[in-house]
Amino acid sequence: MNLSVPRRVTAAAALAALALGGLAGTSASAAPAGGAGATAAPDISLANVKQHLTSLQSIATSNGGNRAHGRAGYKASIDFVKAKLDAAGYTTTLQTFTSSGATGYNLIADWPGGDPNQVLMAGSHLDSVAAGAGINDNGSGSAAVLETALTVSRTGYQPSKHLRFAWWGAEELGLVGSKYYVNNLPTTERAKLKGYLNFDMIGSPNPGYFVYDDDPTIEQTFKSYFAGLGVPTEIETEGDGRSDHAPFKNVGVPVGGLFSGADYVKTAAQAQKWGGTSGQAFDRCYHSSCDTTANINDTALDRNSDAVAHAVWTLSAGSTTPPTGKVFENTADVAVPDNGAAVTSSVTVTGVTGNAPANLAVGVDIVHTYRGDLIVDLIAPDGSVYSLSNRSGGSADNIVQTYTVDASTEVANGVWKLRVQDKAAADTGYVNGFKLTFP
Ligand code: DTR
Ligand code: CA
Ligand code: ZN
Ligand code: ZN
Repeated sequence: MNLSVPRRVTAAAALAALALGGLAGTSASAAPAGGAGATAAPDISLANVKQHLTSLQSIATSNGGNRAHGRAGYKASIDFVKAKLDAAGYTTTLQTFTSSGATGYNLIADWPGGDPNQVLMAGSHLDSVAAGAGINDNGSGSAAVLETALTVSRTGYQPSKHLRFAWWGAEELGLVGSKYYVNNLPTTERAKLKGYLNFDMIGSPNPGYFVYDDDPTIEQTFKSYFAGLGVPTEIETEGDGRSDHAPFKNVGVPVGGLFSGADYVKTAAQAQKWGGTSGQAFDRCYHSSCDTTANINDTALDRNSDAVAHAVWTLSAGSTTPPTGKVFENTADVAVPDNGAAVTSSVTVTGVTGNAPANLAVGVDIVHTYRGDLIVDLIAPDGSVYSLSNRSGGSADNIVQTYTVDASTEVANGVWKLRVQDKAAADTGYVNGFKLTFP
């Protein structure tokens, strides 16, 4: 609920917000959709990933015990990664910046080929804190991304999109390297980024399996992978702004990623579903000197490394052209009463045989001055309820988003409803549009 006097949402402001929302919003068509031509990713060798961690550990050990920004251990880490990528045929660029009076380095590695106007990026920060070697935070993400890039080369993978990998400097000082990269990327280059995948702490010793809740297509790609392993996942909620995906998200690039947990404590329910120790932090050595090669859970590192490759292969194969299937849309405005009864916008689906798909694209367009007031559900023809947004997003304006819903148990034809309810006084808005796309 917004305590300030609600601003009148003028038509112009609404249009501007929607335009911005459209850019900044995440939608199935904005992020790369795995095309029919997606080839299955190869297995990522856990042994190779661990070998990279051993190298990073020895770099830290011989450089004052850490790999922190501005220290010899960081530069040695970046040189180690760069040498492997150069040998594998990548076009590498070392981008320098200054932070806290020291030179920082980002390593950008482009895999030759693919559509230069459709770039899929995967990245991780390579710096540690000064307290230790930073093997889980974030050697784990850096080694997994490195081994994925080397596997692309080893297999000669040639996806339709252009692949770019990145290792960021000075994340621990406040996302300094990734912010520098995004801020210095020309707008025309930014527009070519169809997705950025972030991996920061993916081998925690008492692991959780968290998926970033940002772009729905990217999120679904990770969720489907873990579902295939029979591993439950949870949404990474407190990650917003907490790692290098934030600068990309802030300029409207679709983002996603994986996280195995830091200093938060694993609950009994989480230990029930994932194993490990309840009442103990996911990583007891977070930002500590004990974050060494002994501070890694091999199963989590292996599963997450394979998930990195799955996402890179899946999201780099398809085209980002919007789904070309049947579209059913209702653009009539429906006022949402402030702190009042639920309202609905309906579409009648006809001519679609059988059930709805596992990737039904649900386009939601709600103009509102405080999205955290809203409960938004999709109601199938038989009355089944699919939660789309439940009081999330705080004081931000509008919900302009395409959700990917697994509606495969629902008969496609019939009346589908978007149900919206404002559950907090002050701030109000209206449903501007509701769209279903059957791919
Ligand atoms: N800030 C990261 C670790 C971290 C903590 N929460 C999240 C959520 C999502 C990604 C990363 C993190 C660091 O210390 O590098
Ligand atoms: Ca593996
Ligand atoms: Zn950290
Ligand atoms: Zn980190």
